[in-house]
Amino acid sequence: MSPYKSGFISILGRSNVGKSTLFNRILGEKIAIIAERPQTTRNRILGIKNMEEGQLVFIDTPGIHEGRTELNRRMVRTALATAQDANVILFMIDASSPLLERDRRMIESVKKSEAVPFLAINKTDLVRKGALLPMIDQYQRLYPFHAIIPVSAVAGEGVEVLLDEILKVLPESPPYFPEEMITDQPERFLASEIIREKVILNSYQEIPYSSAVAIDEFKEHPDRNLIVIKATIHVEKDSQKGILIGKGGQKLKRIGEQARKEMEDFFTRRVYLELWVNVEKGWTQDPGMLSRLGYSPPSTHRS
Ligand SMILES: Nc1nc2c(ncn2[C@@H]2O[C@H](COP(=O)(O)OP(=O)(O)OP(=O)(O)O)[C@@H](O)[C@H]2O)c(=O)[nH]1
Ligand SMILES: [Mg+2]
Repeated sequence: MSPYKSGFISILGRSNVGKSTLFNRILGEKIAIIAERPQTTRNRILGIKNMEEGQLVFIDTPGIHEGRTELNRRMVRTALATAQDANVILFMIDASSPLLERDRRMIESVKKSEAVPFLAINKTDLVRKGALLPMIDQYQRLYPFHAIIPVSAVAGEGVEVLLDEILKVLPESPPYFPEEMITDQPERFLASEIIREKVILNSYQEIPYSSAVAIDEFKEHPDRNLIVIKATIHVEKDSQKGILIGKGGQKLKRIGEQARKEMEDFFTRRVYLELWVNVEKGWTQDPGMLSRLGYSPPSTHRS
């Protein structure tokens, strides 16, 4: 029998390439939220994949992008910092819109990491087969990846090959986490993210980028098979608050209903959800407010 292996795999790539979709697909459970729009993931999210031969600990990260707010900068720093402690960096690109120069800059910024570099070319379902070979060739010349693997996170194609190849380069090690654990994110965080996903899904223009969700109360009532959740959606402007609440509160109600349904599935309990909208002017630029909302800068790591 081959020895048991485990290690950390950081998924890095530009916004919207499908990192969270692949992460959820690997875990077989929706832990990270997903949206058609860029800059959806804002934190580092850990997910544990147990296989017979080892344990793969994946880190989903915010997309590398060029936004100018303090929130944008913290997101990018959070993502890049995960490379420091990873055994493998799984770089990811979107086959339907490869951007060689920007990807080169991203790879440059974590060059000091000793992790084994992989490249996943995602969304292969959107391109002709013939387009893949030249792309693989281009990226092979860009950087000496250990392996380049075409995948489709939505269709699940190439994912098994990817896991097998990653497992091969992980060090011999006992598992880092108990087998029944799938993530280390607290339930409060998962609940706030489900609400934020529904906000993104039901809003336009700058609102997704201006919204943050704080859980004010998360109370379990096991005797009644119920969780009571009270949350505040922070936005930056009065006008955004009006839009989010909608005529007669219709939009906020829809967001609440969608979030509650998904939480009930996820937590397998009944959920009572109460939502508030609050205007917190300029929170995306305010270091104190950002930290209170859970967007702390990564702590300084080993050099
Ligand atoms: N066609 C196709 N679409 C995909 C695939 N993977 C992801 N998507 C779509 O791409 C969009 C972005 O997916 P996410 O998983 O949120 O992307 P991300 O890289 O995590 O984005 P950020 O968190 O913003 O950095 C969503 O609309 C997904 O449904 C794929 O393999 N094929
Ligand atoms: Mg994401």
